[in-house]
Amino acid sequence: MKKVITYGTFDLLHTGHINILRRAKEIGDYLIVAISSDEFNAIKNKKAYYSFEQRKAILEAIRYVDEVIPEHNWEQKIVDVQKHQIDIFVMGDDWKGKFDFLKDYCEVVYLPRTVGISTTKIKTDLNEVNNG
Ligand code: C2G
Repeated sequence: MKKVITYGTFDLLHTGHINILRRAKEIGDYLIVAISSDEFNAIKNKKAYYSFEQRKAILEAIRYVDEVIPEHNWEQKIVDVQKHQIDIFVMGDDWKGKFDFLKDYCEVVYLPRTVGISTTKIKTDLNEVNNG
């Protein structure tokens, strides 16, 4: 069984998230998603609309996702790859090169981001709609 892992906040779920989850699952048999905790989001200077528990419940409902674990810090990836016996690490290519150190432990794949959608764009567009 080929195991895949990917990491992210996955707030205000959108087709960009779904596209990467679908493609990540397609290159393996089992997909683990490590979702950033609320505390780690603060470290990433991100304020998610949905709490970790809400984002976890949403991700667990997606057909491509087999397991959701928490992401608490930048340093846990090597341990996660070893502990979960991961074969492939996947991230969007906005992160290209940033996690190449994992090549010592598993395959590293950066997939093209979905153009034109992001959680930030959703928030901006909604603000414009509501505030005119
Ligand atoms: N993504 C994408 N296309 C978009 C938006 C996001 O492919 N239009 C991908 C990102 O490249 C990432 C994943 O969806 O691989 C999750 O994106 P975010 O929730 O924004 O995660 P991020 O803040 O990049 O956190 O340790 C890694 C970090 O936790 C990544």
